[in-house]
Amino acid sequence: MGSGTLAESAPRPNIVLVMADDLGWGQTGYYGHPILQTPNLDAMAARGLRLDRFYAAGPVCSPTRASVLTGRTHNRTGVLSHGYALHRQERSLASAMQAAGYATSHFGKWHLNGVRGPGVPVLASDPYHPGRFGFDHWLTVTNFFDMNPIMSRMGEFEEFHGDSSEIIVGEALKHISQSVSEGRPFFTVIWYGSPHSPWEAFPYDQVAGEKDRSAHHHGEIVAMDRSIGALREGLREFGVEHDTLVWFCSDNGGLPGVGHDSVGGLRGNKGSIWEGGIRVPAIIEWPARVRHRVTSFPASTMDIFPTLVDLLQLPEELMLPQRDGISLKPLLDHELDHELDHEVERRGKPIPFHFQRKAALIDNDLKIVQEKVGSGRYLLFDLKADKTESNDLFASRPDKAKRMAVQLDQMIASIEASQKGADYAEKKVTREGPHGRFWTDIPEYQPFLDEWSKRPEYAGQIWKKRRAASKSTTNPTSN
Ligand SMILES: [Ca+2]
Repeated sequence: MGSGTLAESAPRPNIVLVMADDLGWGQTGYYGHPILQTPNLDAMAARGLRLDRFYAAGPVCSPTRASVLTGRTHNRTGVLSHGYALHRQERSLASAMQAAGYATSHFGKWHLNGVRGPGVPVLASDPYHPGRFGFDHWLTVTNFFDMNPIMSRMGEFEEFHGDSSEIIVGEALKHISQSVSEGRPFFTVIWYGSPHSPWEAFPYDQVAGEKDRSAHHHGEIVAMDRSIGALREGLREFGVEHDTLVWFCSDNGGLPGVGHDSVGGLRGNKGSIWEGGIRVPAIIEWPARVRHRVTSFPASTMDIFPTLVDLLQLPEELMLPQRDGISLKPLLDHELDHELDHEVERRGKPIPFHFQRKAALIDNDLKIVQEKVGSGRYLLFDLKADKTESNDLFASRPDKAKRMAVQLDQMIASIEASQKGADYAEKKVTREGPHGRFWTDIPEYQPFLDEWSKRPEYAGQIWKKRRAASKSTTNPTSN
């Protein structure tokens, strides 16, 4: 494992990363959602460090996941959008934790193997499965998943019954319990499939005051919240709550058209680099070290890897040198705090976003945006004074605007170099990962299609595939 080089006396708290799928910034009780109650997240926020300006590094699923595992903006890593595979040349957080002696595990949605369509169990033969990126144990699906899922435990398919969030937390706790009994620190990643579509919640979870699909969507948040209660309770029962860092966040901003506002009054939704697409709820709970408070220090999913490397005193070489996140250790240790210390501590490094043709940089309260990279047109917003990003200051703050425009251009050029492989030892991308494939087109899944066509979560995808095949009867490669 190469742990001989790592300091034996270095701290080894347990780490649990928890990520919702499509939970918007406005969708928690502690932010005052009008009808949704999230008592467990509220309790966690009341005890831990509540990050009010936390950013998913991408405005959709896979990109943010790539940023968690690499500490880099997703466009450097091969994950340009959802359903893109993470380059095998990346250095992964799970591999770093493995090297540090942790039991590493992944539960839930993966979405870093370049497969699209509703989540199916990940194949043992998949060169991009979680085991290839440092996870010893995984119980994983390719993408979003819902009630009664079929999942893959290191390539073996298993069918489960119940709510998807409760299932993966229950399975994660079993694995955690085993690590505890072995006296081994654990690094556990729980990536929910909720509240992503399809929306299906138990009747007792459906939220009154919402119609139909929205009642189910919100019901999935209720079940997810309950599973967070089960996770915290489990850690207490195992006696490891005190020295376990639990980091909760979402993978992108909220959805439009779900009844009540999902983004808490911010501009835009999932898919956009306006705040509503990227700002997400986040809480770090670690009773042994982190005192409760609320901070508006801007932080991001790209900070997770550098923070853990710093906290655990791991060698920096476990990360690629070209990274975008920073260590939040000073924030956790209370060296930076706007509200309490009444002095403005600034984030030294802006947070970059580059998704499709859109790009932005967040430098503390200021955000520069390019809706079309290469257009030469920039917009500048003061996020503190202008929550809805409606007042463009580019002309009225020319010095700062020009400086940030140069920084943004430099960031884009740096990402373009990364995309050519500049950050890798080989100075090139040795293998472009797959992207945009639907699993209905992957040979290993063909034997399951008949049986799966009866399952509600897969029926539509399989029907589409079969209809396309029947329309292309002149194509000899079609089956
Ligand atoms: Ca998502």
